Amino acid sequence: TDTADTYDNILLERHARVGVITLNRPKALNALNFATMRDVVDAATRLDDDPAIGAIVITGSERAFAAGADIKEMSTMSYMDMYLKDWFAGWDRLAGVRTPVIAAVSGHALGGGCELALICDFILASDTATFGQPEIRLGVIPGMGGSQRLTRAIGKAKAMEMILTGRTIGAVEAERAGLVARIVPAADLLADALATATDIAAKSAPIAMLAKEVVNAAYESMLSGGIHLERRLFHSVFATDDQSEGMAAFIEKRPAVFTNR
Ligand code: CO8
Repeated sequence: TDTADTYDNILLERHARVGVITLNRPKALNALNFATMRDVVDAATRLDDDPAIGAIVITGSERAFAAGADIKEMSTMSYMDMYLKDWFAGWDRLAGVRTPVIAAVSGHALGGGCELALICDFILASDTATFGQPEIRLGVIPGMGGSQRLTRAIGKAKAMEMILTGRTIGAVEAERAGLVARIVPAADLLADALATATDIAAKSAPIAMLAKEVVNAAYESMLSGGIHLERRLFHSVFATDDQSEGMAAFIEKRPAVFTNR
């Protein structure tokens, strides 16, 4: 950990090829104020630029991944304040990170917290995790992508019910709905997330980036365009050394040694 890794609202650690960003505003249940957004985005983009890092984990505390955007910071803001600061637009840079990003969620993932988890590539949930979009109770709507990403993740009926009622769902319902990849006992969450991230980080970095890009295309484009992109990106992996090595290693019954080329 060097001094540039010091932030006010998060902790940043490197475990071999995995970067771990821990939201760290315990008194506010990790509410995502503007400064926290800047810290997370800065840390994630720096990890993304670092060839020694092959996967990123974003997590919170056992009690709260994040209880939303910071209501206290926003409560007196006007339309013009929001518009001129382009509130929440900074999160687009997290969505643009090419390195795989796992959300390890325990406790509350509400409002912006649920939306932050949805910006990540997939969610590992502890059995204590709860997800919700309670904005409507505050007289607002989701503002960090939730209306779009939640709807794509779990479908219209369930997203509509959650967003219109503000009802919170538990880990089991979230997994059944396809919001989370897997449920892990709370005590094992971080270790499991680290092991999963380490597994991804051991793969060829450029191939993982291509895989992420093309899965995200399923989120962002129509089927025909996505299938076309997949085919072109699939063709392009045959320009890499890692494709030759990975397939040769399989045929020679030995572990692959990827060079990220
Ligand atoms: N913002 C600011 N502070 C918060 C937030 C938050 N989202 N959530 C919790 N806190 C603070 C509390 O105010 C409290 O502070 P204090 O000790 O100073 O009173 C502290 O964290 C601890 O919280 P509680 O005492 O409430 O803890 P409980 O265990 O009793 O309750 C809950 C936990 C259920 C999570 C409760 O805190 C809660 O309901 N929080 C708000 C959840 C919520 O509504 N989130 C959505 C926020 S809006 C959003 O994310 C997107 C906004 C989009 C707006 C679009 C604008 C462009």
